[in-house]
Parts: sequence; C-alpha cells; structure tokens
Amino acid sequence: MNNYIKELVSKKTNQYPHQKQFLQTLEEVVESIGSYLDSIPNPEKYYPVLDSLLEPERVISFKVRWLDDQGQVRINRGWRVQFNGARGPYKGGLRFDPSVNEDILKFLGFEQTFKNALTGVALGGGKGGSDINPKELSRAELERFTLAFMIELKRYIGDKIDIPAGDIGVGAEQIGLMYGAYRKLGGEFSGVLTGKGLDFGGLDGRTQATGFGVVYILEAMLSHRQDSLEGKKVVISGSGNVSTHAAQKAVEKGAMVLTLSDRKGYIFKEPGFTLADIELIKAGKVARKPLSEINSKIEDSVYQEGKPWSIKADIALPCATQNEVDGADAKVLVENAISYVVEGANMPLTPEAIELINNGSIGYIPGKAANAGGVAMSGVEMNQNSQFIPYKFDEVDSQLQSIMQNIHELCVKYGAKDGVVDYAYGANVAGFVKVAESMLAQGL
Ligand code: NDP
Ligand code: 2IT
Repeated sequence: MNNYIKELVSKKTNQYPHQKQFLQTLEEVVESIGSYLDSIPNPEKYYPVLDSLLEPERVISFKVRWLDDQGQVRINRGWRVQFNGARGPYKGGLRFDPSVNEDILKFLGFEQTFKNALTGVALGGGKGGSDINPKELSRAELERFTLAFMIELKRYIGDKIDIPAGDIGVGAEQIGLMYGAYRKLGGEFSGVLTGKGLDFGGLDGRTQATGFGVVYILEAMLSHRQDSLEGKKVVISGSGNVSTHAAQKAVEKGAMVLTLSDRKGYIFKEPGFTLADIELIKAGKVARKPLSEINSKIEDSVYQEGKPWSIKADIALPCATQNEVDGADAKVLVENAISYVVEGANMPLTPEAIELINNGSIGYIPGKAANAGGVAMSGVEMNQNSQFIPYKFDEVDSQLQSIMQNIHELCVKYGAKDGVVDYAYGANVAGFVKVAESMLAQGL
C-alpha cells in the first residue's frame, strides 16, 4: 500500500483512537482500495475522494428523555450518522441495544455506504439508534420512549433526505410505533421509514429480504463453483430477523439447518430444523423468550450455552452481530473443514477470523454484499410509497433475486484473480468505484 493511503489510515487512527470498530472496518476496506489504486493508472484523482469518504458527513447525537412506568425520568442517548449522501438520500437502519455508541454507528454507516452502492439503488449510507434495551420495556414504556426518540430524530429525516429502517432490537413493532410517533408529530404520510406494517405502506417481502438475500447470493456462489445447496449442512447464529429468514430459505432450498443461537446459547438439531420449528423460534423470539425456553417446544433438539461454531457443517452463516466469529472460532471452523462462510450480520468476523477464512479455498462473502438484500428492498418500499400502489410478494422476491445475482457478478468482476474470487476485495472495490465516481462528478 502506498504512503498516501497509509497516512490516511494513521490520520483516522489518531483522530479516533477509541473507535475500534470504526477503525476495524476502515482498515479492512482501505486495504482493498489501496491495492486497487496501486493497480490502475493515475490513481491520484481518487486520493482526495478517499480522504473525504472516510469521514461521515454528519454525526448527530441527542438526548432521549422519557418516563418509565414508575414515573421516573430516564435518559438515553440517540444518534443518526449521515455517512455519505453522494449516491442518494441517507439510508440505513436504527439499532436499539445497550452497546450502541458513536463508534458502532460510524462502522455501520461506513459499511452501509458501500453496501447501498452495491445494490445499484440510488441510496446514500447512514445508521442510527439508541443505547436503550427494548426488551426491558413494557409496551407503554416502548411507546413513550419511541415518541421521545422521534421528537429528536424527526428534524433530521425525510423521504428524500434520510430514511431509517430496522436493525438489532428494531423490528416491526418498533418501526410501527416510530411511524405513529412521526405522524403524531405532524410528519406527512410518506416513505420516511421502511420495514413498516403491510397495512400502512410496508412492502410484502421486506421482512424476509435480508435473510432470503443471504441465501440467494450463497446459491450464486455455489453455482459459480459448480456446487449446490441441496443436502448441505448449515450452521447459523442469531435467531432474529436475518437468521430466521436465512434459515427458512435454506431449508426451502433443501439444506439442513443445524443451529440457531441467541446471546446465551444455541439450539442444535440433527438432521436439521423443519420449517415449523423455524416458525416456532420466530414466534418465541418475538415474544422475547430465550432459546433455552423455546427449545422445549422443538422435538429432538438440544440446547447448549455458547456459540454454535463447533458444530460440524459445510456452510456457516453468522447472522447475529459484529465480531461474533473470532480467531479461535474461525480456527474451529477451518479444522472442521467448513466450505463456505457468508455474512448475514454486519462485520461478524474479526480481522483474525477473516485472515483464516478468506484463504482462497473457502467461499467467503462479506456482509456488505451478502446482507444487502434488505436495504435493496427498502428502496423498493420507498418506490411503492411514492406510487401508493402495493407490490406483490412474487415481484419483490424476483427483484431481490436479480439484485443479489448482480451483486455476485460485481464481486466476481472486481474480485476474480487467477481463477479465485476474493469477494471481500471485489465488494470493497466495486462499492468504492460507484461512490467515488459520484463524489468526483459532484465536485469535492
Ligand atoms: P434482531 O434483533 O432481529 O436479531 C439479532 C439476533 O442476534 C438475536 O438473536 C440476538 O440475540 C443476537 N445477538 C444480538 N447481539 C448479540 C451479541 N452481542 N452476541 C450474541 N448474539 C447477539 O436483528 P437482525 O436480525 O435485524 O440483525 C442481525 C444482524 O444483521 C446485525 O448485524 C444487523 O446489523 C445485520 N443486518 C440486518 C438487516 C435487517 O434488515 N434487519 C439488514 C442487513 C444487516 P437475542 O435474541 O438474545 O437478543
Ligand atoms: O444493515 C442494514 O442494511 C440494515 N439494517 C437495513 C437498512 C435498511 O435501510 O433497510
């Protein structure tokens, strides 16, 4: 990597020494871009673009003050990071989790900028959220918290400005309440949030899109390697929106899904969950139950504490959270001869894990490519909202399949070398080229 690029990384490291996760994704992406720029004539024109791209356009932070059921004032923090708007309005989810901070939202906003570019939909990148634990709130508390959160967020969003959606801890219930709060505060009925209920502007297929998309791009990689999903053993982490829909689609396609997990442990079932098991897990999680409890409803399954990565399988789909697969977990996956790792979550592999997994023989697709189906279908929901006519599930699902196919092709176009596809390099470079050209055309 040349000196200019190295200096950019050390500038960011000095500016944000405590933002470990932002620096982690930045270093991973910049390494790819650095070697790409070394391989093209006149790379200098991109240097100032890259410098600018590493800094979010805006980091908005606010206080969320609300009353709990005991009448006590509670104070939480809220944020919206508007990372890059060169390709369209800022777009990305909201995360409600006690771990949320500026570092996490900057890493997610940066990843989102590249991901949204890969979808081909005209969207910039953003992310937001709060350090609240939504699982601890009663319904009345959730309503009061959401209204307080929206009082602050409303002034920064708009259907052509910034369009939030869900992420960890923000599902259909939270989006519904947020949309209600937005309207109570005088907001117009527009596509200002995506992931809405089907009766008030939501898209039939958005809920499933991220998880289904993970399996569609996995299939594209398998067929590129003259392989198929039929009969493959799959280990999946998480038991939320992305995990359960990835599990559902994998089972529908003839694979055997052996695990789903939560923060405490995982359910293991050999020879794999049925679709009915997956529905039970989905419903149990919506009712905020732990997997240790849900397990009693599933026949012939075992519940174990810890992570699921020691279960021997052909395919691993980490779909829970960042850095959930560390170097030791990756070593176990490699020793167990895993053939494919596809990221449903954002940045679920640590740098040590990527080093071991992205070795040329294991098929590895990073989150910004593999989980892009959700935001792509959010773009379709925005379209639907501007037309006031609902789209049909089958049309939505076939758009999702074609977008995932296109993303696969982009990764191959930029990432193929000597017969091996480096999907991480391909996704980083393809995303960069799209964002950088937009920034250059609009003037730095
Ligand atoms: P959900 O809140 O629906 O589910 C999250 C799941 O991950 C839960 O099972 C949760 O466990 C588990 N989990 C969360 N944090 C941890 C942790 N620290 N350690 C272990 N397990 C954890 O979120 P989503 O399914 O929406 O999101 C999952 C991942 O996918 C995130 O990385 C998100 O950024 C990414 N993503 C989501 C998209 C979407 O459309 N929703 C789109 C693209 C990416 P528990 O049940 O115990 O809470
Ligand atoms: O990480 C993500 O892509 C999301 N949480 C979904 C974003 C969206 O706007 O649909």
